[in-house]
Amino acid sequence: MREKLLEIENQAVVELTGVGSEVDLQQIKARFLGRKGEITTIMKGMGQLTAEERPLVGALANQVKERLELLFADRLEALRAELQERQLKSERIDFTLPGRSQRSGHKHPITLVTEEIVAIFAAMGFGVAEGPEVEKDFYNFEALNIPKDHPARDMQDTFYIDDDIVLRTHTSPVQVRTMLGQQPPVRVIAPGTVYRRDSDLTHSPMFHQVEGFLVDRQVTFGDLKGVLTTFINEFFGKELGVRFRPSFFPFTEPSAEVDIQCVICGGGGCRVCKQSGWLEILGSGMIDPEVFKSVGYDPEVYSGFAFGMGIERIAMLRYGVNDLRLFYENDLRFLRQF
Ligand code: 2NM
Repeated sequence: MREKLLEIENQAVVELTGVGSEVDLQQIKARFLGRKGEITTIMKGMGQLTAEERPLVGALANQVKERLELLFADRLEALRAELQERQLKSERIDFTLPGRSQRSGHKHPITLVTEEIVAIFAAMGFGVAEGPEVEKDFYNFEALNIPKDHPARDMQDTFYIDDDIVLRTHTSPVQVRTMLGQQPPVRVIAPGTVYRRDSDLTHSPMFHQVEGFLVDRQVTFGDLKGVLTTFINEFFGKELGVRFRPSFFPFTEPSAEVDIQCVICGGGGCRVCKQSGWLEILGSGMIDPEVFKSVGYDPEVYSGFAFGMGIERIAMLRYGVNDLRLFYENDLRFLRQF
């Protein structure tokens, strides 16, 4: 039995040395030290030994068992260390590799132009106001002297939510809300998104506007001309020809459309200005006394001017873009150019 025990020990040592995984190790351990393992079997058979032999063999069996248990524990530790070493090697990150650079995003051209326009008026003392895009009929139409039967209210032009609620067709309702909230003097511009039932090569059902107004005592058409000419010179960066052409809006009287000398051809005539040499870029006028009455301003005391412009058109002129749809398609090859 002694020889048998030592043989078992040797055998176990050989197998342990060659083992490569924790699972195999546990299997070998069960085979030698488990409840039905070889050592246990021998210990169970000790009953057949003589009384002198039994304690000696028993002691040896315990020694072998203890030695093997230590060996198994050592080997297990070594296997785990090897595994971790392999893992650390395969998962190692090479900090010396060059980084993958990420292109940074930027503002949309419509946002850039809006911010530029806002900054120019802010420098002339205008505050910035915003308002809801879903608007009450009163703010979008009624208070602006656009009566119920006016063509601008036609179903063709306006997105109706219901009888009384529309998608704003201009940012003028922001001016109305501003006037209802404070007495003159006041000068405010209102940039924002507006909606009209119009969709073709040069019209989008959603587009952007900046409108503005100024009200005080003794404001004249000369003030309107001065402020808008200053804006145009600042925005286009040179002294362009500017002309004020009589027009009509329900909310201003008198009204004028503002043209600039064509920035493409310099006034000689081209396709963009339809050979006229002029480009229309602004609508404007002296605020109609009817509007003042709607918002509780006394038209005998106050006067003011207002103006509005479409951002897309100005952005097209500024950047030389010939197709409105490019602003909405989110084609990065287009957007990255700004
Ligand atoms: C335009 C043209 C002319 C305008 C008028 C007002 C208000 F509310 F003060 F009466 N806001 N904006 C106005 C005037 C807008 O856009 C082409």
